[in-house]
Amino acid sequence: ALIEERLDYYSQFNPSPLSMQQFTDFGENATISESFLFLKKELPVRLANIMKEFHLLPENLLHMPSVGAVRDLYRRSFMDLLEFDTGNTPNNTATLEKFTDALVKIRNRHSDVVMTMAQGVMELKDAHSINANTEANIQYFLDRFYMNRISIRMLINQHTILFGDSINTQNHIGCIDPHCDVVRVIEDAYANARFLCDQYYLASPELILTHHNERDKTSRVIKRTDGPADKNPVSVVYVPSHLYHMLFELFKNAMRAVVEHHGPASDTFPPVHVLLVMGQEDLTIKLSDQGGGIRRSLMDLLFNYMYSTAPQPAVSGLDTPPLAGYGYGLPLSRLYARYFHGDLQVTSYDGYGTDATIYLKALSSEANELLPVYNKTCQRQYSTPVQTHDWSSQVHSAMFIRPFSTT
Ligand code: W6P
Repeated sequence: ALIEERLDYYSQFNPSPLSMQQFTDFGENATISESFLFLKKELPVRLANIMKEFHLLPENLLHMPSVGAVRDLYRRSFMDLLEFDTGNTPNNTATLEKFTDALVKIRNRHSDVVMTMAQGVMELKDAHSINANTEANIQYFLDRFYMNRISIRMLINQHTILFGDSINTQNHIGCIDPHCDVVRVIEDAYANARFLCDQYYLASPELILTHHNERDKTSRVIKRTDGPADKNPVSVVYVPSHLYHMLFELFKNAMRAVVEHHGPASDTFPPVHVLLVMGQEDLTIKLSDQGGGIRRSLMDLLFNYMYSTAPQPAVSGLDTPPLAGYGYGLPLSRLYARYFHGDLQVTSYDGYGTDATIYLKALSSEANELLPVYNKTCQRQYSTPVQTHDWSSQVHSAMFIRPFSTT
């Protein structure tokens, strides 16, 4: 069919990653026409790259209704965009307007994709047993699929915000804040997570935020909960909504752990400590909670899509705990961090607490998009079986001394 041939064509091209610097330069200097010329090719390339990868998924998953629905959305949006990348599309005002409208339509069409894919994974779990290879392939695919989606939405947002009808009230460049006040975003995410925590548990831990700037060698406690905000803005070129998403997720997890571990009826809770460090290369944000930690044997599951429950629907039941489950919050937050070559890591001290660390590139010239590429290496990933055991793990049964049963 025509679409398969077009997919083959566009998937031959690698996506072109942009740096944060390029996003801001582009946003300040480019015209709508230049943006259009870039996107009318780049968006189909990014779509085609991930659509080809669907074919490498386990057959069973592809047959799930929700996964089929998602693929249909992608096909429709891909076809919508191809109309603009023909030799005879005039580069005039009418085309530019139609293009912007098409992007808005595509963004809306794909708004529920994370939940629909999660639904598809649940359908698979209900219908089939899943072996280690299938699980590894799904994990590998979803990380790449959601990263691809983050990147496409970033491009669409930049174009529609820069060249759409909206007026720029803040000094943002599209959805990028060239002076993103990290302390403000931390406090904002803390306050909103705390609101949910108070509502559900009638209690919440305090925040102690410490800041160290290695560049000017200053170090200080910026804020205690409800104390005077000692403003010393740490600023970075970043997408505030991405940073907020990660911090809100981590605060919810930390608060829930603290309150559950100490018992909601307890009258004091150990605070959540946040350490914010501006280094030469990295900006690091560490959240430390004393919520009892996570057993080391469960750590691998933290970022595993198959072991996470589906995201809660927007309108949840009254008795749904607002902080419940890790959902896809942690794996998606890690993708946001990695998108501009940062990272998110969780370290646990079983019986005590957990450190969750967000790393961001301190310099916008080093913050490049990290994009999945459809090629031979990626194809091989799907057909390579998961590592079989080459270390002893099974203890010989004769060596067990069985305890006497008391029942
Ligand atoms: C926990 C589990 C967790 C996940 C992510 C961040 C913080 C925490 N604390 O106990």
